[in-house]
Amino acid sequence: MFENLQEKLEVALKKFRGQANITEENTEEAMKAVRRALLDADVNFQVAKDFVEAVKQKALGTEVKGKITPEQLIVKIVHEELKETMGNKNSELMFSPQPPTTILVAGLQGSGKTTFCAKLAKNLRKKGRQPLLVACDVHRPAAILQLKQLGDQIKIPVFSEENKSAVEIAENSIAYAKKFARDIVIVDTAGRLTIDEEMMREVKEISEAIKPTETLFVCDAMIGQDSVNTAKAFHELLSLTGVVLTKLDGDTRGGAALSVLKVVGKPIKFVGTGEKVDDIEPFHPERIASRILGMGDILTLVERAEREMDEKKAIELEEKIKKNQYTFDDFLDQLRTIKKMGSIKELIGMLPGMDKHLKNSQVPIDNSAFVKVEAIVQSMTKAERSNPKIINGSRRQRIARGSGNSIQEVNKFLKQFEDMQKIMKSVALGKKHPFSSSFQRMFK
Ligand SMILES: Nc1nc2c(ncn2[C@@H]2O[C@H](COP(=O)(O)OP(=O)(O)O)[C@@H](O)[C@H]2O)c(=O)[nH]1
Ligand SMILES: [Mg+2]
Repeated sequence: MFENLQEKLEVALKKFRGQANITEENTEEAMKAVRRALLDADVNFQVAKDFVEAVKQKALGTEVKGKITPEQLIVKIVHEELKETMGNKNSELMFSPQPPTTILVAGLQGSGKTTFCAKLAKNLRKKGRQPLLVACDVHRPAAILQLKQLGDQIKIPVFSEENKSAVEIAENSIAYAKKFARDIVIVDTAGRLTIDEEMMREVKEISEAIKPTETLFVCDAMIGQDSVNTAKAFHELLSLTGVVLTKLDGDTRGGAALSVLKVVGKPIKFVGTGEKVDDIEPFHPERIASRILGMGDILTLVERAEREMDEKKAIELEEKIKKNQYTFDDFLDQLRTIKKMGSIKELIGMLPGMDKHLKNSQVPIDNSAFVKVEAIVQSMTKAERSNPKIINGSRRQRIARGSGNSIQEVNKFLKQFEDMQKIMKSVALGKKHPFSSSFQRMFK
């Protein structure tokens, strides 16, 4: 995901390399390339246009001073604007003060609604909630069975009724939830291949009957702009509270992630990153912006690794991070945990220091993708791994030789590791904007 956009943006922003200043001329030229990159990634036309205009204005209105180069400044501005376009921060799910919280899930057929319902239920249970899944896709018996099977798998009850309308089932499920103390009701609905009057009427009726706390539209990222436009049509009908972007693990160009908020007017709350019930993540604009700019997404990576770790280890790790004691040994340990998680290709995109060609490679990537970074760490002595600060020039040379990498590659990795430590520390200490604070440091 985003590899193509990332590469094109990099080329576009390189135009500022070696330039003494940000001028009308070089900005114009670079922004043309940025706009093209966005359009190629299937970003909505107006969104791309506004984006470029905003970056241009900010770039021309900012003075380049101190040690900052025009290229660094423009990257910062683009990063901020990407974040802004996607809504700045994660939009959390709303909960009703009077349980149950009801979540209506709508969207076209095959977009991933049923899968998302199960993912969300499991995710919420981990947070101590007691969800109930409700099968309102009554038009296809297989759909009810699918939800029941998912419910069995994750051990969450599924409410369904035979010979009832979707509206009745939805209504009855609320009474059931109250009776059996389920505090979240997740309603899976029917979809069609395209917008269809009958489907729209049915989902509207369900919505009016249960007055949901959240109405989430499930949007298939693979379909891109068409699905964003469909979301807009649903919003006009149902007053959505948020969007879920699924299949971000696939071969999508990523444009939907950048277009949803501006086109629909509602934020993305979750993303689906695979077919399994654990493949769900909250949508963090800041992290996606970093990923798009090739800065990696170490935060998501850490979260995922933590998911695989036992709790004790996770707490230890957090303490280490806070005390600035996160070492290469910990890194290696995490890499190995991550390797167990599958979908290596996607994880690579989040890891700083990974080879770009590897990221874009079409051949199926296996665990050997980690070999380079692992080799670098393994070529360090025990002392170096636990105390990265002692790695001086001659040590770097030895590590490069030992791992079969160039000294530049080793330097780059060490630098990224250092940045990563800082970011992780600021997050562990509860700062809100790790990336912007690391940018602020750059400006000092
Ligand atoms: N790769 C990938 N596949 C997904 C994701 N979410 C759903 N799917 C798949 O998409 C297909 C349709 O999903 P389903 O939940 O049945 O869609 P629905 O018709 O909207 O209920 C299934 O094969 C799912 O496994 C995702 O985030 N990533
Ligand atoms: Mg379904």
